Amino acid sequence: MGNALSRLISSLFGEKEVRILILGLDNAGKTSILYRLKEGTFHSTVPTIGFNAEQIEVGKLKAQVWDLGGQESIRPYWRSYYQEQEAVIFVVDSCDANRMQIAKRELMNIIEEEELKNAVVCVFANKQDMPEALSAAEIAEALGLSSIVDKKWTIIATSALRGDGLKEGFEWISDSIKTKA
Ligand SMILES: Nc1nc2c(ncn2[C@@H]2O[C@H](COP(=O)(O)OP(=O)(O)OP(=O)(O)O)[C@@H](O)[C@H]2O)c(=O)[nH]1
Ligand SMILES: [Mg+2]
Repeated sequence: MGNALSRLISSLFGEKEVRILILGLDNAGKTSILYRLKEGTFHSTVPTIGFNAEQIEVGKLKAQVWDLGGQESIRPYWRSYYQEQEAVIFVVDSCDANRMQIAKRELMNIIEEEELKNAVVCVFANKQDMPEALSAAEIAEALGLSSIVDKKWTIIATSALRGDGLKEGFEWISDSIKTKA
C-alpha cells in the first residue's frame, strides 16, 4: 500500500523510481557494479551474505536496486525479492567459462518465474577488462539467450573495474520499461 502510494506520487511528479534486482552467480561482480554506480569508484568487496539495497540515479533513471548474494546456498532465497521488480540485471563473470552452464540454468529459472513475468532482463557480460574474458556474443550463445522470446532482454559488455557499459545498461532498462506497455 505504502509502495503503491509513493509510486503514484512519484508518477504524478514525473520522477518514477524503478525497482531493479541484480542477480548472478557468486563472484560475478554484482556488488562491485552497484557501488561503482552509487559512488563512481571501484571498491574491493566481500562476498554478499544476504543483500545490499541502494537508491541510485543513473542519467534520468532513479532506481531502488537490490543486490543479492549469489552463492549456491543463498540462491534459493532470491525469489523472496521478486515481487514488483521491473528489471533484472543478470551479471556473468565473462572469465568463468567453467560455470556458464550453471549461470544459464539460474538465468532460465529467473526467466520462467511467474512473479517476474513483466520484468525486463539485462545481462551484463562483466569483467571485460580481463584478457581471457569471453565476448558478449560468446556469452549470449553459451546462455542460449536467443531462445528467450516472451521477454525483453539484452546483453551488454561491462567492466565494473573501468565503469564500461553500466550506464548503457541502465539506459536500456529505462527505455525498455517505458516502452513495455
Ligand atoms: N577485473 C575485474 N574484476 C572484477 C570486476 N567486477 C568485479 N570484480 C572482482 O570480482 C570479485 C567479486 O566481485 P563482487 O562484486 O564481490 O561479486 P558478487 O557478484 O557481488 O559476489 P557475491 O556477493 O558472492 O554474489 C572481486 O574480487 C571484484 O573485485 C570487473 O569488472 N573486472
Ligand atoms: Mg556481492
